[in-house]
Amino acid sequence: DEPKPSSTVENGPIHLNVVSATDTKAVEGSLSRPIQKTNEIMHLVNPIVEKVQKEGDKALIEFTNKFDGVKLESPVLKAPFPKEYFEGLTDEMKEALDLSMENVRKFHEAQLQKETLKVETQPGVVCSRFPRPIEKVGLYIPGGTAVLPSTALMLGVPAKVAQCKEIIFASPPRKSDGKVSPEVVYVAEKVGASKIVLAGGAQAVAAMAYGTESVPKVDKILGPGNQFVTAAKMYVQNDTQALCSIDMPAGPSEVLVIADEDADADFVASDLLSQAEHGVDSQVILVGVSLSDKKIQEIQDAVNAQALQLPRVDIVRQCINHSSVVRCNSYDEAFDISNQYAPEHLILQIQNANKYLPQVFNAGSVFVGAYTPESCGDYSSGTNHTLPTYGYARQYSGVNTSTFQKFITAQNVTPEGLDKIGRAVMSVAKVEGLDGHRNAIKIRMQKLGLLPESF
Ligand code: HSO
Ligand code: ZN
Repeated sequence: DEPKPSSTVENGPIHLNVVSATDTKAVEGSLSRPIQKTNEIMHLVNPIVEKVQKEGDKALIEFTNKFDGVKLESPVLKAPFPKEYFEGLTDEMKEALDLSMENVRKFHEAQLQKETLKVETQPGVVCSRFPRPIEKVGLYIPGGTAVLPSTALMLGVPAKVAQCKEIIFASPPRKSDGKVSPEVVYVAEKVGASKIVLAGGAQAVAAMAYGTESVPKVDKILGPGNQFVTAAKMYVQNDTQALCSIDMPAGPSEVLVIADEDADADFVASDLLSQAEHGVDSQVILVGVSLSDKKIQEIQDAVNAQALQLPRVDIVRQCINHSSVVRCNSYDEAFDISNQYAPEHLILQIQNANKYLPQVFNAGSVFVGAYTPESCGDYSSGTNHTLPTYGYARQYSGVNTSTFQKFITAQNVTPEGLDKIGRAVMSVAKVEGLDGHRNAIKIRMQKLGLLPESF
């Protein structure tokens, strides 16, 4: 799943490009996102999805053998998950996951909408709305070089809070032993997942969307993934035979940091790098408010020094290679740039950072102040880390409790209410040429004596 470090990037200092906000062309270049080649990927993904839809488990097992190098007897692990799948899980890890899950539970429990909303729009016309959990959800946990139990808990905990009836996980099995990481199994157990589908990529998405002999068909698929996963999610979302929705379109992860002269260069560098290590296509942007040349140099030096210590330095190097510092002269200008970019993560390392939240209009999640690195939200503070990327923060919210709910409306109209709105309904129905609609009102109003028989 992970991009391979390229050996073609030279070994010079790991520095960001510096551009001035007045140079609109350069800023545009810095803020542009890599073009997603969805159509090309679709050609590869379509046959995979179709084969799994047709052949079920047999195809799923075949693809897992082909793409993950793992031969499985059954593609599904059923709860209660066997003991050997928890092997290697330390007490320290359990405690860390428990603390993270508890905080995510608290924050998402508070978001849970339980009550029925009721409004009497006219005397005798009562409209209401009540929430229901989405019954079956499929949570995709990427594999690859990084294990992502945090993604398992960011999706699993809100699904549990929303009381989804069936939660299933899907994650590609490891080549070494055909299992998924014990941390992911631990989270799956804690959130009450009924099954773990041992598959990744488009084939896992297809299995959950259509169902197979052993994989239950789900109503909604959530979770990040590579371009194949994203393309498969788009495919099934558009297929009425799958009747399946998805969380949101996904692109590479990104961060925009706004920093002023007060910011600690080491802190700024560490935040840029924690995002850069996600992948070579990650986007990392620093918007500097009236930064001195000296401060910029300090940040560049810190980026280089810290990056060289990271095991994923090769990925970081390639990412920073296409990352920029945009220099501007005011906080207003910085927030304009940020709102225009609509970052997945926005980090504020500026004086009185809290004061600026009213200026944030487009962002997935905001990290306020010097001691609030993105890592806190990625793992343990309580907010969700499944956030809109690629500029979709303009119209999407990150995953939250209502992502796992839907809302049903209801109404109750009394004779008095019908008298209030019936004539309006009949008039609009008439102009639409829908006499049946008009008649449904007329018949009732006449029986109630509210309209003459001759009407
Ligand atoms: N920053 C990532 C989430 C993540 N970080 C998972 C570490 N593990 C996307 O929001
Ligand atoms: Zn992260």
